[in-house]
Amino acid sequence: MNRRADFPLLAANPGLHYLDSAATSQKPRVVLDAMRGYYERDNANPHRGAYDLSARATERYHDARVTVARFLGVADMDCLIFTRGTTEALNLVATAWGRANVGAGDEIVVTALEHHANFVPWQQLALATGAVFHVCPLTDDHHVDLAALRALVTARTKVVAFNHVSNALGTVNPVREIAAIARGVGALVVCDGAQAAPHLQVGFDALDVDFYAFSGHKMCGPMGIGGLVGRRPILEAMPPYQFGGDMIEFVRDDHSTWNVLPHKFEAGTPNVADAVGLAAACDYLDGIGMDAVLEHERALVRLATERLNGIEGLRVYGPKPSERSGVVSFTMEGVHPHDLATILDQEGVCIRAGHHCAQPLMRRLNVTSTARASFYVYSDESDVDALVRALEKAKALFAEPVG
Ligand code: 7TS
Repeated sequence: MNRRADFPLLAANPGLHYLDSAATSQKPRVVLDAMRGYYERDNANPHRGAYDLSARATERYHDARVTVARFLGVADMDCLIFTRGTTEALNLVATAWGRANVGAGDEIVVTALEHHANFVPWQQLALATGAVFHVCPLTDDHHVDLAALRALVTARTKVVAFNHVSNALGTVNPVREIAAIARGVGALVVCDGAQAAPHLQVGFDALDVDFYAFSGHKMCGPMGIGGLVGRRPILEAMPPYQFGGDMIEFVRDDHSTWNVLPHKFEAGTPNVADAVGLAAACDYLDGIGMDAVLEHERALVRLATERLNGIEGLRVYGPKPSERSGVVSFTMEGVHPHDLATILDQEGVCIRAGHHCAQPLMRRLNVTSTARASFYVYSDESDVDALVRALEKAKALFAEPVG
């Protein structure tokens, strides 16, 4: 698979090895064209104007929802709420559902693999309500410890929140098994799909989770759009998150009533152009096929892991390549990950260094940070070669005697 030519930024920079797709993906031309086309032909504020242009904007927004819902395997498309991304989607659930359903003495369970976006909102909900906050430990090979999870959930557990794929290690979690454990005690099942939707077939309806959050910018779409998929009865029973235009039915002086789904959770002017761009991204990924995307990434992760393991003093974290998506996290003995990233940058290799917004995980790995290379549809073996070459160079540089 060589998709590099589809991405203007990469096509214009042949020497660039972009290995930070877990942070954000590059955008294919079809997505940029779709957004530009929307602004050039169909732009107006949807749901409001009684004129043809506004009707067209409304239609484009609706069609985008149809496409994204189909891509994620959501039959009831009104249960796909567009948000700014995963962070907003998870805050929506933790705030709107959480404040209405969680009280003192209830319990919330997250895992040690979480991005802060699926950790802090639940921690803060617990602090605000007096609920008890639990962090499920990991096994030695960096999977969620299912036996520990079974022991942790009780009749008081109101929420179990976990990611589908870890951003820091690439671990692919057994969503259905975790969901079954949570269901066993009647807890709400919240899954953070930020690192899954870009890389594998999600199939929301078959996942047996109550909520699923994702970000468009990690899956070839624009920044500023993503979503929350939820089960209809839960969304209907849940109070709104934000108040304002579009989300109301009637506004009396002393009270208001709410619009139907999905509008109840989409207050204000919607982000039509980005929704159109996200839909184009879904079509683009569909054209490749998500099975092919995952297979391609796994092959690169396998290759990168093998080659990195061959560098002395380099330690790779996370499960084996067959159990993860396109992320390789590592440290090099004697070199701070930030220094590593700076040296690699000089070789045209973009990697991430830091705690990856997963400080609870870093603590459990006994590191403050790692370096992370992440792959996507436009990555190929030449990126792995460049990574290894640059790492060898960094190692040699730091091995030189000082003074
Ligand atoms: N959840 C996971 C698993 C993520 O990887 C991220 C972003 C988020 C939530 C938040 O997504 P946002 O689009 O709302 O910001 N992850 C990363 C990363 O790994 N490096 O930069 C951002």
